[in-house]
Amino acid sequence: MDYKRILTIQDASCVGQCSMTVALPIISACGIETAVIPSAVLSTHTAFDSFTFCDLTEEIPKIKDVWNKENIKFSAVYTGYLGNKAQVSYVKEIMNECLTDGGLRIVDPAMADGGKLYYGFDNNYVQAIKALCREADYILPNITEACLLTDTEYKTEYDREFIEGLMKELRKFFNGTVILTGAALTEGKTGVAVCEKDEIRFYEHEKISGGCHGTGDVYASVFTGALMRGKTPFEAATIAADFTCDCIKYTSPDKEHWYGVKFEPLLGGLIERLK
Ligand code: PXL
Repeated sequence: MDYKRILTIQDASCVGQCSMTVALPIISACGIETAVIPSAVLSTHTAFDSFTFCDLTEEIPKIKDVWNKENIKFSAVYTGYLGNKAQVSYVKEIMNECLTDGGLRIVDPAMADGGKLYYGFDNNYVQAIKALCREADYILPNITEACLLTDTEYKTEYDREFIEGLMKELRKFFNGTVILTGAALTEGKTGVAVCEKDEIRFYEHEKISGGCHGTGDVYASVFTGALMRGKTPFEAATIAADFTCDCIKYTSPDKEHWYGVKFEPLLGGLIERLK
C-alpha cells in the first residue's frame, strides 16, 4: 500500500501557532502520517518578549540511530525553523539515511522575514541553511530569505525583473524547485513565484493588511501536505497560497491574536480542497 509517512523537523513552540504546532495538524489533516523531531522546546516563539529555549540538538542523532535500527523510513523530510548550525548537519544525515528511494527533501529556510533575521541567527546560520538548501528538492524562501541566501539587498518594492534575478541567483547553487512566497508584482496583491527547470510561473492573490506571525509555516505545511497528496508543485503552491490567505483574512480582525494564524477552523475547507 502506498501509505506515505513524512518527517518534519522543527521546534516545538508550546504556544505561538508556529512550526510544529502548525505542521503536525495541517499535514495530518492532509491525510499524511506525520512523524516529528522537535529540535527545541520553547515556551513561545521568539517574537514574544521573553521565552524559554530548551535545545534538543543532542537528541537528534540518538533518535536517528534508533530509527535506523528499526528500519524506519520516510517518503519526505520537511524542515522548518532549526535552532542552530549543528542541527543543520544532523538534518542532512537524517535526509541521507532515513528517506525511502526517491524520498523528497523539502526545506523551508525559516530564518527571517520583513528584511530581518529572526532573533538569535547570524550569517553563519544563513550559510548553514544555504548548504542545506543546496541538497533539497524543494525550497520555500520568502523574499527576505531569498535575499539572504543570494547576498542580494532586501527591497520592499520591486518588479518582475527583481524576482527573476533572485531566481537566477538561487539557481546558481540549487537545482530543485523554488517556491518563493510573498512575491508581489501588482499593487495591493501578493503572490507566489514557482521556478521549475528555469521556468517561472506566478500566482497572484489578494494581500490582506495586518499580516500575522507564522504564515510561512502554514504555507510550507500545506504545500508539503498537498504535494504528498499527489498535487503538482504549482498546484500545491496555489492551494497553500489560497489557504494561507483565507487564514490571514480570518485572523486579522482579531488584533489580540498577533502571534499566530487561526488556521484550525479552516482545516475542513482544506481537506475538501484536497479531495
Ligand atoms: O514561524 C517561524 C518561527 C518558528 N519557530 C520559532 C520562531 C519563529 C519565528 O520567529 O521564533 C521559535
